[in-house]
Amino acid sequence: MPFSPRVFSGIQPSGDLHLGNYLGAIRRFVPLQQTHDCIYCVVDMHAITVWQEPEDLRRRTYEVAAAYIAAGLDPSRSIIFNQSQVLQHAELGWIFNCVARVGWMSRMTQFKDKAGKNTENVSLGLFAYPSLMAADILLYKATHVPVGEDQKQHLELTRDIAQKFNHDYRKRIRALGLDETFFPLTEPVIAGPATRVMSLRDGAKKMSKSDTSDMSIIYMTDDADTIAKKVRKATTDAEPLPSEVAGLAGRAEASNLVGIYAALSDSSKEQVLREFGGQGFGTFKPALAELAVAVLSPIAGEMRRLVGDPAELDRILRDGAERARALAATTMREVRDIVGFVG
Ligand code: AQP
Repeated sequence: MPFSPRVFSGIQPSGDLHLGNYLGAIRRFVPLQQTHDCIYCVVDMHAITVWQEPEDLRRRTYEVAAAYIAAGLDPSRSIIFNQSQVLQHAELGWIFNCVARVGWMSRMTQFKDKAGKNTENVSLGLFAYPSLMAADILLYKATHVPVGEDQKQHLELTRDIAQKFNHDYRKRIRALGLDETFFPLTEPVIAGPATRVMSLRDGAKKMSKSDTSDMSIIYMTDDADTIAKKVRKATTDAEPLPSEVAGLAGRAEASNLVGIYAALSDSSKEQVLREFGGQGFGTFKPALAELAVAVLSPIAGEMRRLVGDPAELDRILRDGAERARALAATTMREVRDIVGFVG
């Protein structure tokens, strides 16, 4: 039986949300509501794989939920909740820890980047992060996961876990009369001109919550002057913009800014270069800043309003968690039976 199309994605409340999170993920979540059942999660259990001050974690959990809604997610249509309210994520995550292989985890570039030379001293949770991520997705038998480019490898691992579970337990799955493809092989949805937004100061580095240089990041809550200043000071070369995308080769910073403009205007790099080709950054940067402010400012205003009403956010997250729990319980009843747990 084919799986009905269902979208799952999540963001960690581990730092202030930035333009990369917005363009690579949140903005792309919104139109999927028209075509799919969607589940959008604030993955607070992932956030604690590195140390989080408890008060910051709570504040940021509300902020991510507020960003979702301010950007256009509709809690009556999509399921919006924080991961830790649905215990089945941890339960399936544990089972997947027993399906996934240590060698698979050791190859994850995000783990290597985050652990650096400190592999002996990072949390065990950071190492197992991708198997919890697989649980987040497969608990709902999600078929599509919109993410930025940096998550591609974790999505491949999710498919590996699904495949190994389906294979290892195939006899039992068959004996129970369940579909042999018990978990779907989920598709990553990595599309558009800004799947990897780069730092404004270094075109070789991803814009990231954990970057310590503020000037390299546009935060979703930056005010208009701050956005304009950061765009003005963004590192670029001295050449005018090319008229064709091929002319961006070897010009990482220029390519990044053009991609940002394209994503913010729902167009493509080709279209942006048709408009700005031959012009210098003296013209392009103010146009980009104006566009970024026009898109981000109303969202930031709405985020502030929502964060000021935590009771309403609590209500939305509780309601979402209840709906998520109902779906998760169905999957886990079957999984427990497949694995051979009693009770
Ligand atoms: N620079 C980026 N460009 C495009 N998409 C991005 N995403 C993150 N950075 C960029 C996408 O945002 C979603 C949320 O990711 P996450 O919170 O799970 O953590 P992450 O991928 O590790 O993102 P950060 O912001 O860079 O956090 P830290 O600094 O903690 O690593 C994902 O869909 C991601 O692809």
